[in-house]
Amino acid sequence: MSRIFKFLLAALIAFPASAQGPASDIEDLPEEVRRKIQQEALGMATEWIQTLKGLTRPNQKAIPLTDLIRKLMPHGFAKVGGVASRDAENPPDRWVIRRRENDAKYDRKFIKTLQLYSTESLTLQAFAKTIESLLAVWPNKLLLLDADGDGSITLSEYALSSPLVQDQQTDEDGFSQNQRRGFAYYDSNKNGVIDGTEIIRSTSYVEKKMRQYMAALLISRADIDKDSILSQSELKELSPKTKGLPAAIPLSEAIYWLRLIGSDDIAPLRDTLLEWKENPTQN
Ligand SMILES: [Ca+2]
Ligand SMILES: [Ca+2]
Repeated sequence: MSRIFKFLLAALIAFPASAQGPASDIEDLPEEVRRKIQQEALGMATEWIQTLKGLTRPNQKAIPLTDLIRKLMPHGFAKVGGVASRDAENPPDRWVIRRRENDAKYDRKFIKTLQLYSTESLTLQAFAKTIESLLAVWPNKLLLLDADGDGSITLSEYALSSPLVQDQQTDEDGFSQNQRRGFAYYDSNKNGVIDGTEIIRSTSYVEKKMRQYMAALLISRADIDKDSILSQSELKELSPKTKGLPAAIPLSEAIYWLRLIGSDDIAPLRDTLLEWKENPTQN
């Protein structure tokens, strides 16, 4: 491995997260929210363990965190700026760059949290706790809006999250359309408060992220001719249902492509990679 790669790996795991545990814990969340998060996290952690099993060498009991990072980083994981060979032909706009930065930030957050809960090797428990912590981020932010501390969030409490700007149009109750829309997204039973498991609303973002990581971990299996490039025919073999496949993707940027795959396609893609083992032609 190159020196720069070793440096990046060291930088990624050099600073241990705070000893008190991640700020976004599930401990302060209402019981039913906590239970739902634990259940979802366990499901995703189980997928992780199944994925890792495919990578474990015969006499190896479990995979250490550094091995996981070593397998993810060569595919664009946690990488910011100066990437994507296709950028030269088709320069990305600032939103694409911003999105990549945010993705890389999330990659680092995932690893730091995993590091916090890992012992020498990665376990179901380590993944479950990590995912719980990631799933708790939004509910904890939402609960900060609960000004009167009754455990549910009214529209007036919620509105503080997106303050009105000067001359903004409001309805007769003084709320903007934006505030109403944001509130309605969470208040799915339309009883006028965000409460109970509405505080979680969706776990699909974290789920998709986890499956992208799992697919990135196995993606080199799709490079059938081992030229470090995923050709269109290799991509098609891997994900026949995906529309608008690019002409080719360097293996070093595979995660950028995986991030564009829809939620419905990413799990089957990961499963295909798992089935393929090291060499798909051996099937
Ligand atoms: Ca409600
Ligand atoms: Ca290839």
